[in-house]
Amino acid sequence: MTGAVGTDLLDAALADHGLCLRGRFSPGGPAVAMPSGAGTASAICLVGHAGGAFWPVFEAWRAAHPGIDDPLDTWSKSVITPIAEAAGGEAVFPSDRPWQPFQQWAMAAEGLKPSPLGMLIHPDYGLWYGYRGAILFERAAMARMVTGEPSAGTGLAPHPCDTCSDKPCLSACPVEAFTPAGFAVSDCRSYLKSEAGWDGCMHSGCLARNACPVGRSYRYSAGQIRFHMAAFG
Ligand code: B12
Ligand code: SF4
Ligand code: SF4
Repeated sequence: MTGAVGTDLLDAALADHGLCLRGRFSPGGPAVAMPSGAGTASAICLVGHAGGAFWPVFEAWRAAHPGIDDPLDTWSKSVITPIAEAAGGEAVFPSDRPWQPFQQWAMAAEGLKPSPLGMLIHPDYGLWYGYRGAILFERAAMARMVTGEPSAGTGLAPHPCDTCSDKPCLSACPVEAFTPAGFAVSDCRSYLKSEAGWDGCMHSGCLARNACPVGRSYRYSAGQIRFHMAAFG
């Protein structure tokens, strides 16, 4: 089996659920333990979504599984875990503690860089994407299968913020939560609880994220935006 076939199979299985293989790499720095404790990862494949491709699939699942506390995490696990196991890997998830360094992994796998908002920005999808899990491969043969070719674009993608002279994302937040010292999460959350925050960001999405001109065609639907904002606020 060649590298292309291995990753194509994973990608095809994920595509049935509106997800995709976002990128892959072989960890070169500190060893990453396999979730089972059996050795360390030789290859890491990031699973995520661009825009709202998974949203209709998830909405249908949610309608059939009412009353679940963390529905998106639960759905992600129900989809990605069996795909990982069938491929001979083990899945990990961004919301599980101890937190795995998903953004560092994304920088290694996709060549992305952080925007001034803290989120990484993609040259095509802008700020409208996310990670739903990662598949770790321990065995060297399997690792070769999924890393036979480097991720498309790794290290080559131009960073959109470098050529964005106005940086409208930095002036859109009503409480100026994005500071040189980092994201003032308590200021943001207090505002979201106010009437103005409820009518504004909670309803229409983070105004800073909305202000970015990159990847607007991937902007989430109103329902998806409200779901993510409710989970955050
Ligand atoms: C804790 C957490 C938060 C916390 C604190 C973030 C922070 N200061 O580190 C809070 C609650 C504030 C938060 C908010 C959001 N988060 Co968050 N968060 C996480 C989580 C679960 C753990 C981060 C961590 O410490 N990891 C462990 C360290 C070791 O890993 P790391 O890669 O080195 O971590 C990097 C981040 O901490 C980052 N960072 C530093 N400051 C900030 C600030 C912000 C706003 C973000 C997003 C990241 C960030 O720098 C680190 C070094 O690269 C990750 C998932 C994960 N497992 O990483 C998601 C994650 C970073 N969040 C994510 C997102 C999308 C958001 C929100 C936009 C959620 C939403 N509503 O859609 C908001 C931002 C709100 C806004 N208005 O902009 C995405 C980012 C994807 C991307 N494009 O980069 C992640 C990867 C989850 C995912 N499923 O994809 N988040
Ligand atoms: S508005 Fe400009 S600086 Fe801000 S995230 Fe988008 S491209 Fe980057
Ligand atoms: S959600 Fe609203 S208050 Fe929070 S950072 Fe975004 S624009 Fe600012």
